[in-house]
Amino acid sequence: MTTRTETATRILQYIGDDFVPPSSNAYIDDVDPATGHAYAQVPDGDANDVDRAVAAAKKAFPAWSATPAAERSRLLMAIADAMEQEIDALARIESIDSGKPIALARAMDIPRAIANFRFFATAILHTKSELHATDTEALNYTLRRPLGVVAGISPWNLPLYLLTWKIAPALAAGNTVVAKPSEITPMSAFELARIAKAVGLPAGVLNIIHGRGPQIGPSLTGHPDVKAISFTGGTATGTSIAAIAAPKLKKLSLELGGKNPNVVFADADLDDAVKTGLRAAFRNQGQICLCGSRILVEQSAYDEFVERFVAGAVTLRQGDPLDTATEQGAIVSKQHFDKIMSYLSLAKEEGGTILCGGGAAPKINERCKDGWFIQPTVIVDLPMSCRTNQEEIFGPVVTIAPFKDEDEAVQLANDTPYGLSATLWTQSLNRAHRVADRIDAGTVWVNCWMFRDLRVPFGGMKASGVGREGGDDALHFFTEPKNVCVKT
Ligand code: TXE
Repeated sequence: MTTRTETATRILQYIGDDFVPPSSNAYIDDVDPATGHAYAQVPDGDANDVDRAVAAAKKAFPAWSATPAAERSRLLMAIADAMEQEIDALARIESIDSGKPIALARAMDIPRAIANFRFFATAILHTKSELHATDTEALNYTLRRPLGVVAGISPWNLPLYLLTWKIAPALAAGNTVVAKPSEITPMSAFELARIAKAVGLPAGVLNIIHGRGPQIGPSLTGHPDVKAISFTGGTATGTSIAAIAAPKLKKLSLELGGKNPNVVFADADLDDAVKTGLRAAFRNQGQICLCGSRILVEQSAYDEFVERFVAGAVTLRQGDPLDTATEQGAIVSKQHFDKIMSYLSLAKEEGGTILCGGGAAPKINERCKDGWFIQPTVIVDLPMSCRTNQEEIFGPVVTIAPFKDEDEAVQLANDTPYGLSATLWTQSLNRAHRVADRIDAGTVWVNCWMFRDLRVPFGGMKASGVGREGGDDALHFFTEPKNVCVKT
């Protein structure tokens, strides 16, 4: 099957209601990581494109913010329905663009992107505001007003899933949006722009611009008419955005990296802990901020767990991302492939023992002979203090270490700069609650991984970010509360 973007050589900026070339008239290559070859071109956007997009969004704001919630909801639902119609094509685009297995894009990325629109399209119809009667003196209530033009900047690992997680609540709440997807995986965002136009989203309500982050990003995050920035990406980039936005008093939500512990107590259901632990470690080639990349196992279960985990890791089906049976696809870019490979060398220098994987995968097939594939890798014998255990590798690389008791498990789990998520495996109800409370993480899963109820606040502690998204938190982020106090 051939999709629109596979045949397109160039995608364009979506500004106002138009698809336009970048002001620079320059383009960068979009490379299929499974083949290592460019298959399309992406606008090399700059500050002029940002200015045009922000101006279009600013112009659209008065009418969009005054549009009844029911109508905003209808349009967001129409986008979701149109995406559903194109679900197979979108999954294929996402797979080619990012190297992820097409089955994963079809089962997770695109359905979740659709769900994001549906969730916020309905949530906005059910918001409520409390009234506080202050004795018999006054009535206090809170109005929530949209902010204006807001920016959404998203990464390459879950391209459409994370972009829509920002766009949907922002639009539902009545803001207009300038969105910038990752230049490494821009194609599904381009398709989203096409869909938004086709369903009749008014001009300027959603603008999607492309370009290299360091070149186009600061002009967007520093733009005086951008009132809020929702960013998902690396911690270093998040920090640089905060440095630009904070002095301008912009609202900021930063969803950054993770180095998430997966803590297995000896009383755990080991079948489940191994099976789910493999998914948590290697899904999307380990390129999910929620991946459980540090496995901690109680001493008495350590040998058995390691043996079973490695046996599972070597059977993961690594293959062409477009093969529906593939479980492990390509690494997103050459640059990221090199970064992960350098961590494999570092792990050896730091004294780690590689139990499986440890390097580039053997040739996948003729189509993928120049692609970037790394074998699922399991490393033991490393102290928690070493860089391999402290830094986010963001690849199919997991370490396993033993612990002796609950206190040590908590201490090791918390011993990184990050605090995004954690998983606990135990049959003890008391311990589950006790340890969940002691772990520094925005989300703790007990006997499961990556279940997401879109109503709960999502985000990280420590270097994993600031702010929470999801449900009411997202709608609150994209609105400004105004208290009204009426004397009675
Ligand atoms: O992401 P960047 P990179 C982690 C992971 C990875 C590291 C770096 O460890 O190895 O971050 O990845 C845009 N102003 N995560 O460099 O740069 C960029 O164009 C404004 C974790 O590829 O953070 C893209 O749209 N925007 C993460 C987005 O930021 C800028 C997912 C993210 O890219 C910008 C991805 C700037 N100065 C990587 N510079 C997660 N939390 O899930 C870049 N961008």
